[in-house]
Amino acid sequence: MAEIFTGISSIRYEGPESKNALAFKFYDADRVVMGKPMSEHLPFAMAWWHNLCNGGKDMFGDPTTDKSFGAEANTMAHAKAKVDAGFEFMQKVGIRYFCFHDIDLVPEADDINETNRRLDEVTDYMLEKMKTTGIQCLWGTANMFGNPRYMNGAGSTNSAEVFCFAAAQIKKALELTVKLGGRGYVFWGGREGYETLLNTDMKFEQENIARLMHMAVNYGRSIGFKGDFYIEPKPKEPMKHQYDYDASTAIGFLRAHGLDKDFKLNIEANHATLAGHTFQHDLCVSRINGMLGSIDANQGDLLLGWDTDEFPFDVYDATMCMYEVLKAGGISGGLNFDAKTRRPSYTYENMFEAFILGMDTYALGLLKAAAIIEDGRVDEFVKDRYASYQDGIGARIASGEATLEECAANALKLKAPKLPGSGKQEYLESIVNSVLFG
Ligand code: XUL
Ligand code: CO
Repeated sequence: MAEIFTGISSIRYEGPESKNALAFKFYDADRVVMGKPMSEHLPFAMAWWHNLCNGGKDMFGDPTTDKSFGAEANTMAHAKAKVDAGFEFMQKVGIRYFCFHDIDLVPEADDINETNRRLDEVTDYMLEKMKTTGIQCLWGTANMFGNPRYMNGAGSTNSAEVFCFAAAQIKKALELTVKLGGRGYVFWGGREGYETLLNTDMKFEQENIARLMHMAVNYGRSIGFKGDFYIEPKPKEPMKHQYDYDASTAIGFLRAHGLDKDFKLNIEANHATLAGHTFQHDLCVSRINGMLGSIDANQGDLLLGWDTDEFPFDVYDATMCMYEVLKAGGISGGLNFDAKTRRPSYTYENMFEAFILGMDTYALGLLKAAAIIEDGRVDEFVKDRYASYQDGIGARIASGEATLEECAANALKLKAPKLPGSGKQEYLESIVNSVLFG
């Protein structure tokens, strides 16, 4: 098998002073941070769809990057060439995981039986490569948004026939995830929402999504899938409104339908910002509910109102992300670069530069988050801020013993409360700046 990314060798750590575009400046896989090597804190994954399938086509123009990898488009030869390219790429960049949708792997046939046969063939080929390289599957999923049959949703569709096709795709994608030893299985409900409530039975649609998820859990467990199922929240795009709006909404949905033992969340940075939150907000909501499973590590452009899926560059955001991850005691999933190079970055070398940027940004985020925690001033301030709940009436409130009458009597005795203490936001922000740049 011929080398695809010729002229590019394995990417190595050279340190912050390096001017070599094809070297890591901050990601040093073996460097130990808070007792664990960076590579364990940061289980990076490659998204099959962006890195191997997306050539930069957008609504206004054709692809700018040739992702044929020497094969004819829409053939099994091309599917296998993508496997060759993907494994060579992951090995060279030092990534140990990948994520996939079913139809990222093979061209979809008119007959789903033929699509399934193609999927069996390509995953046999992938398994061989996984054995020789040690590269693993982070998660799998079924694309239930691209095919026109999903125009009204998959679990939420008005058509029972289409619902069955969604079930068939999930069944197969779960089998493939188990075959490839995937850690997780993702539901991203791109079309699970509505364009207008005038034609939508929202209650029935949401119940049907839950029914489909229960079916998936039952089947997955019956074939030995031990990993986590994930919901990946997103508020909109492609639909006007998507049911998995944000972390809070998805957690409420999972609890309401008895799915919270089998599901966690896959939080994507650009989806959180589309929901009007910071990335850290949705990570924090997931963490405090014990639901932080995996992360789609990318970033959006706050000047634009859509999902730009950029490689992460914002060190503040990556720092606050890794702060949440460290507070959660790590994640059982990974950090999937659900990101694509910008359309004018069309060379193979640019693909490597993009991953170097993303991995270095998260390495910095990890180092800086660890430094904020080790510095201790932020944590100490937060702890002190709630000190009034440590004894007296505060302790009784926090333990759930206090009654409304007791609290009210306390207020009447005090006549007027003291001010609750300064929030000192500017002081805390300046601590973060000193840790980042000091
Ligand atoms: C779309 C998105 C998806 C999911 C998997 O915005 O993030 O690629 O990650 O379906
Ligand atoms: Co995503």
